[in-house]
Amino acid sequence: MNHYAAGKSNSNAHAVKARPFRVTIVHPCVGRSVGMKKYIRTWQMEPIPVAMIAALLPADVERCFYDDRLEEIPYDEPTDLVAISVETYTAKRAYQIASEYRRRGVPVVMGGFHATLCPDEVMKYCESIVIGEAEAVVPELIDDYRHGSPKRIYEKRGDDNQLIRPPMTVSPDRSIFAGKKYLPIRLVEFARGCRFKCDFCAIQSYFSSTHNHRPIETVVEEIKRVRKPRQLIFFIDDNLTSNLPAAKEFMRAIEPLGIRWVSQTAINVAFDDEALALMKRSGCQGVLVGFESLEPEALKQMNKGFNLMKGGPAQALANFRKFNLRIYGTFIFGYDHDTPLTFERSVNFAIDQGMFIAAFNHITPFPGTPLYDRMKAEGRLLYDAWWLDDRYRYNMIPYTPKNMDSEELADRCVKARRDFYRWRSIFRRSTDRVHWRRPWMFFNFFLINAMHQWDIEGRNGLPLGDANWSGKLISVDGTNLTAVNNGSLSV
Ligand code: B12
Ligand code: SF4
Repeated sequence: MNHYAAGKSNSNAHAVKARPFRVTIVHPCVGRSVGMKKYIRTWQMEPIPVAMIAALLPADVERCFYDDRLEEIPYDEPTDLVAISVETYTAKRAYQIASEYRRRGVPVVMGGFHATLCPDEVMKYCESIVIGEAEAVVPELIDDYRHGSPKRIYEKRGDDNQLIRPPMTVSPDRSIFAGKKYLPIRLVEFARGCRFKCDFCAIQSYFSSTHNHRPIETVVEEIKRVRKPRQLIFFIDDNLTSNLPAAKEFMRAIEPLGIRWVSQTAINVAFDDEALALMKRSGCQGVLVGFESLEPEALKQMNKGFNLMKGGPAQALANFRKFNLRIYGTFIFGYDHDTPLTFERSVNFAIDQGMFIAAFNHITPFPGTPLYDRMKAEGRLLYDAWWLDDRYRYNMIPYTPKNMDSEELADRCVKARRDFYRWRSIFRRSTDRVHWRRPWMFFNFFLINAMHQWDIEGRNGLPLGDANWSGKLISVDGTNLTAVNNGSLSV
């Protein structure tokens, strides 16, 4: 079947019936094992990309939204176009969902991180692909579909061939979340991108190490509009302080709102007392900081040598503590100089420093990142495309490490989590003054740590894609594709 033709005839049919053009937006889950009833609760937050797409649709376009993590998708419900946001972990599931719609003759458009960083693959499963930020192209895309003349690729590049970064003036339309039960935390975006170039990070690849923020007054207005009493706000920027002067201006503007917030930052903010004071005064409860490694060689290899600036992690943590900011430290393992001792050093450091919580994960080569390209060039990837391979499961190591085998790397990450979340460590960390200054925070400290202790291996083994799905993936020319074990999808 020619799906473009199907898409066109759909719109023509609707024009005859004078029904408004309808777009169905779908947010895919990562995966489901056979018989799995409930999806991972801690991942069920409001999906902001979906709300951004909804906000960009012209007013006369009907919209509906299905969150694959929370509900069944009614594939037979009439619609003119389906829009799916694709991340690397959700790619396989996104292709399954797309195939369901496309076999019913409904055209599909895909965008997001994986679409931007792996376009050749994503294009096989949709009529149109959006490379880069939706703001740059969605109005044009909708117009093209309504007129029956869709393009295969939507992207806007400048003379330097870099993706053009559109102004971030549109605010997300959260009305589409009505009736869906998300975690009680508000997600708000201040900026996108980061000026650093850590080799494993999809952010720097997607945004070419640039950083762009929304008009501060727009964000303040949005917070006033969406805040709920006592609800925590999560600023979803990957590095809130990538542009320190802008971050300070932002924090000054939100200070009078009296909110409580958390976010993610790089270590550089720890060496700016004015920024730390502003964080505290504007309601910051704690931040995730990517310490990644204590090994200078590993930091060098990941292009994150800046983590050793001005006294490095220990000094940074002392500065955060001075301002009573709680720290969620993240560590990654599997760089070429890592040895069994590396894990022990990181865990002991995180305990000695009284971190609120910490994550100990192996590196994951995401397509489109320098890490992925290096692993591929060195012939160390274990799958052609781990994110599509039926043998691959969440938290498996998709490459060959240097000083240990992949099972040992995986086991040592689990052991590191176990050591950090032992009751002995929890009690020891709880004595840090930052955690017991407020009674409800002290209570939360134990609750959150207990939840992490319980969840040490919680998601390990989750398949990517829905293992209960028995359909066939449909390629863009209508040929059925079957997933095969070497990860490539063959006709
Ligand atoms: C908040 C967040 C979470 C939240 C969940 C969010 C939710 N709603 O469920 C939590 C903490 C649970 C989480 C979990 C995970 N996350 Co996360 N997360 C983020 C974060 C920080 C913000 C996402 C966001 O809302 N951004 C704001 C929106 C507006 O931006 P956007 O997604 O880029 O969308 C724009 C464009 O990409 C484009 N676009 C996006 N989709 C589409 C679709 C169409 C049709 C179109 C036209 C355009 C389009 O238009 C949008 C507007 O311009 C991002 C990093 C970041 N700053 O973006 C990481 C990020 C998306 N997460 C990532 C990862 C790896 C994960 C985990 C796998 C981590 C883990 N190992 O456990 C899990 C997977 C969970 C899942 N997918 O179910 C990676 C994905 C990398 C990749 N290559 O795919 C990111 C990019 C972080 C990173 N540093 O690499 N995450
Ligand atoms: S500092 Fe954080 S967001 Fe920025 S490139 Fe490094 S890992 Fe990515």
